[in-house]
Amino acid sequence: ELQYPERLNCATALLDGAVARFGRDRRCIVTPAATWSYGDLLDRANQIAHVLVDDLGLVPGNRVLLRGPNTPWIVACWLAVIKAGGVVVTTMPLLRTPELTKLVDLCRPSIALCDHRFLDELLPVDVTTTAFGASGVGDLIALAASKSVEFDDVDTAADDVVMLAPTSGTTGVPKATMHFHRDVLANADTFARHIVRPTPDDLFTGTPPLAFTFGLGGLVVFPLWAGAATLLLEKPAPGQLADAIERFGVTVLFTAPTAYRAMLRTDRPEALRSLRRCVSAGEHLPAAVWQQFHERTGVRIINGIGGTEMLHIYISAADDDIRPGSTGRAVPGFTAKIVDALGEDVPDGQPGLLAVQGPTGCRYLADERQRDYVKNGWNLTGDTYTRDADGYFWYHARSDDMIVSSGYNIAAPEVESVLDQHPDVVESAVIGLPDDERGMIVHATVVVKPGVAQDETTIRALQDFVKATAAPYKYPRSIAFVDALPRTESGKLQRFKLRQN
Ligand code: 3SK
Repeated sequence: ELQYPERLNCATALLDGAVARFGRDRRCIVTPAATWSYGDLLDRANQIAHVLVDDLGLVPGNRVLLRGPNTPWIVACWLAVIKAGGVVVTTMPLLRTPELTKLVDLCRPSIALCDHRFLDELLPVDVTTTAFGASGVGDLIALAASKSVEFDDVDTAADDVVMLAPTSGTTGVPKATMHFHRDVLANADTFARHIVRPTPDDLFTGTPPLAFTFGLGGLVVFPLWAGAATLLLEKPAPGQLADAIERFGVTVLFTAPTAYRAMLRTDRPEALRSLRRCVSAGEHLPAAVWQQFHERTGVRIINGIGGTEMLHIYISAADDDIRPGSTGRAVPGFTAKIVDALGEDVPDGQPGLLAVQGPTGCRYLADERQRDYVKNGWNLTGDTYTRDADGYFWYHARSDDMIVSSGYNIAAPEVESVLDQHPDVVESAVIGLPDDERGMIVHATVVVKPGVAQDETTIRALQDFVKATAAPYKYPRSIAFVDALPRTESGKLQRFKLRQN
């Protein structure tokens, strides 16, 4: 059982704690353009905390929305909000105005801090926004430069809420999961301590945005916890990831199976020579990809399943414990089992619903779906798995309508509702289709209005429309036209019939 003091601020523990243990001069954040030491990060987080309190009127408990790609400044903002006793609302940088509006309605932040290059979609949303990174007056970074580098971190309780992590859910109606200060450390004290086992000499990198808790843990929390360094890349294309690994000598990588597949295509496996720990999550990692990556690089990928609801990974395995194709065993500190639809235990070897318990359990913000997700103290993850006699978990499928494509969770009903807004569309139905590259792709079956051509031009127009209305990764890569969607007599859509076509 993990024990934390009753009074705990996780930013103090992670950042001030690392400075106390490893000194100010240790390398902390690296980008292709700059290097920040632990002292630099501490000073800047403290200065931003002053701006939040003195200039933006933050009081402990206020929620602060963060928007921007993976940069040192967004890390400094994340830590500053927490030091000032605020609650961070992390948002994916690709979200558009309608999605941000829904999140603001749900999470009610009193302040937003936004990378100046990502302002356009946020400005129409009803939240007081301060930009950072622009050179103009009012820029957060310019304001922070005039502040003291000393800040008295707010004395929070270990079980005060520290972050709201949005998740798109299965219906397209966003949910947010609430996490405590102690949860942030609990992921480090379980998954990082027992499975990743980083050292202060490690250099982490990866592709997930920090708004995805997979990225937040792997690229911020775990490196700080270990006194290691993190290389932040804003949006690395597959080839650039391998180049960056080689150029900077990255040792720990957090990314999704899609990126491991892409790296297999590199004709320079020696570029990956420095890697010693590679973590894969966000979607299923097939045994074949694991084997090929091992043959190519000698590295045994650490597969894992986590969730925004649980904050990070709760089933995984490393080194000699790995069984390729399996997700692994419950991470020490977590318990996992397979249940049926009534919550009864399912015997080993038979498929059922994955249920998990641990120090970071799910608490949705004001959402009645909590009832469905947490039953008798067990979190039901929405995945179908089998457990074998040795306690290894083997993935079968998502149990809901969520499409996991290249590590992104995409709710089918949300893509349908966007397509249905197009003037040429009568109705649509969206499913995930298996795909070697991305795990799954979004496939839409569409009924168009009479006279609309059922051709490539319409397909491209519909794809562009989704990209312009929602986060671009949600667009259907494949579209088929039908005269009518398959429905039951009572009008219910028969998704399984779409899968058979
Ligand atoms: O999808 C996952 O497996 C995952 C892993 C870590 C943190 C968050 C998520 C959703």
